[in-house]
Amino acid sequence: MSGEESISYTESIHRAKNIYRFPLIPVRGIPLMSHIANNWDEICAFQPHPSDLLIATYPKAGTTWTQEIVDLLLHNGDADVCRRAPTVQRVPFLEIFAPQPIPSGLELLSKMDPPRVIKTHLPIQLVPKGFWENKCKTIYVARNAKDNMVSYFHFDRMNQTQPEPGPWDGYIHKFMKGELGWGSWYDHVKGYWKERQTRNILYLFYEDMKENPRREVERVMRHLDLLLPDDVISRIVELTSFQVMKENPMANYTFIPKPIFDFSISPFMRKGVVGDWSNHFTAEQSKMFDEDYERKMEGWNIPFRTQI
Ligand code: PPS
Repeated sequence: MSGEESISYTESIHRAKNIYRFPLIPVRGIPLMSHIANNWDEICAFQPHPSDLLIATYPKAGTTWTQEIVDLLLHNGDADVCRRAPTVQRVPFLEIFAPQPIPSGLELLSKMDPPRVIKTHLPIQLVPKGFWENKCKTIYVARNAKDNMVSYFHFDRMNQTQPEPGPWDGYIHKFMKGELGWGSWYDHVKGYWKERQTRNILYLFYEDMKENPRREVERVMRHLDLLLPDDVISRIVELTSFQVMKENPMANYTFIPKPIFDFSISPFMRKGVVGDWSNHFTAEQSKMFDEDYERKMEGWNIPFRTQI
């Protein structure tokens, strides 16, 4: 589908006036937006092809960035090809069902030939079994809890289909209790960490990508069994920098109309930094969060960094 077609698609959503904040409904104990929960059987039954690649993340951990890196790697760093359509059409979002700002993942997938790159925010236990049975390659991106939550908070404010975030202080507690869409951050990052070796999962950290994007792009390249020349890798690093992606209409979500993504509240490509949490948490909130974090993450040794 071309970018032009996608714009008319979103305009039609705009006209439909059926935009509202979807409530959360638990699916096997995980709160998912109602349009996902109501279509769960179909989502769960999705059969990927062994050549399909899964990009899995907790929301706001660096999905779009990784999608862009992967698309460019698969197209030899060709910027024009990777501007063929918005991210949501190049990389179907497995569990999303219309009416949404984003086209239904299963519908898009049914029109695409493998190998496909597929996005999901599902925790590992809800990922359709076919991905593991078919030994599909997976990339998981994790981001430190505090920055991840800040980014999610601003996204919930601006995306008028996400559940109402409420005030910041209450949001922290919802995050800690796993009450946001797609459930507990803690369980999400642990679930993929535990299985990373047995299920061919490349486990990336947002902070590592910020610190040394070239090193991480090369890790993704090797995971995809590709070997691209140095100058192509350099171009991909440049094209996937925050500044370049923020200006790229096929990567920055500006094609989604204002009634759905209200950029006057917060842009999708917001800050793209490590450590913005320190501008949001009070000292007291930070202490309370850290103490709870230590309890929940004890014994896991997942190397998260809240600063670089
Ligand atoms: S989503 O809606 O779950 O798919 O969002 P996701 O893409 O996972 O996360 C959005 C956050 O990632 C930041 N971002 C980037 N940071 C650095 N470099 C690049 N290229 C990049 N692309 C996206 C984006 O700005 C959001 O983070 P915040 O902290 O809100 O700025």
